[in-house]
Amino acid sequence: MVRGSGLLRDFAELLSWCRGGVRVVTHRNADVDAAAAALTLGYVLSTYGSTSIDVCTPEGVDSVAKRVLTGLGFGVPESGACSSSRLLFVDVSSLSQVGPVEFRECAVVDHHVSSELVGRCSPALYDPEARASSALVAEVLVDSGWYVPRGYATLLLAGIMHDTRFLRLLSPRVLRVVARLIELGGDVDAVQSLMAQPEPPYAERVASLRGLARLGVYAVDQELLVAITCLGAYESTALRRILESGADVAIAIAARDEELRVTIRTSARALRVLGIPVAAELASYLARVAGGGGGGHDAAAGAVVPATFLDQLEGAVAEFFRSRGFKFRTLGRGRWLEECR
Ligand SMILES: [Mn+2]
Repeated sequence: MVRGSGLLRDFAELLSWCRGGVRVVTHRNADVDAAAAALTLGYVLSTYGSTSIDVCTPEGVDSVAKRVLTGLGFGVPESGACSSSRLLFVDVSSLSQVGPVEFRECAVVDHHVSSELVGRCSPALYDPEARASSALVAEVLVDSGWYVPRGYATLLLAGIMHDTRFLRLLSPRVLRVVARLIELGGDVDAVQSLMAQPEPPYAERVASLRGLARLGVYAVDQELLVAITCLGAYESTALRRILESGADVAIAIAARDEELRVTIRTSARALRVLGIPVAAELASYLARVAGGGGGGHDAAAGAVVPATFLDQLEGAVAEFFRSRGFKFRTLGRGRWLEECR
């Protein structure tokens, strides 16, 4: 393979550089690709005779990576301070992705489109066309005749599936690597089921559908849609579904004793069109006019207002937009108000 020959040379150089012992370091909150490539390299280096090898993930691994590693029977690598005299950065394109770390020498394995570490760390096994660090690692292992045990073939498949979003980003090269890993016993079904979104529990599905069934829908300038619902559980999930259904500003009201808890989520379109941190401003506006408390971020915020404010809430939301020069129109009141009374 013409392209491969340079990479195989780099890989051979990397192997011998690592012989003196090395700490393998991923980016912060390692994803499946980073964890898979790092653990596989850790395994390869230890069987190649490197004296001391460990894998370190600054701030741990993300939730999908944790599920995949545990599900495939791998330990979750150590997290914390990853300083050491010799570091091998894996799936890392800049030191800012690692956080504070001290080292004397470094090497790097990566596939990101641009890299600050190539040149600074040597040797480098780097290919911006590899799609995933796991694909790059799998390719050099297979092409240089390494025996890849089944478990690692499956792990590398998981890394590739993650970074290619289940092969939506593909190339002949990545398909060849995937085919080889499956031939080596890589279990693509295990990867699919471990990486699929866990099925939401019954109560959460009920809450989402209730949230949708009660929606009041309002238009802001024939461009943005505001949706209000009444919901006392799983508000975040329900609001996400409401945004996915087309709302730009989604508001859940939960009636709690003497108070209403208002949860607000907004779309990227709302932020763009309105040019203000909508969720935070709407929350603090409602808190101010109702005499409560509230605040938050651009796209996610909340307020707690007195229960007596319920009948004025729709009007207050309308006023928030009208006072900024937008038309606010009711498309359908839904049942949220009755449900919250
Ligand atoms: Mn990656």
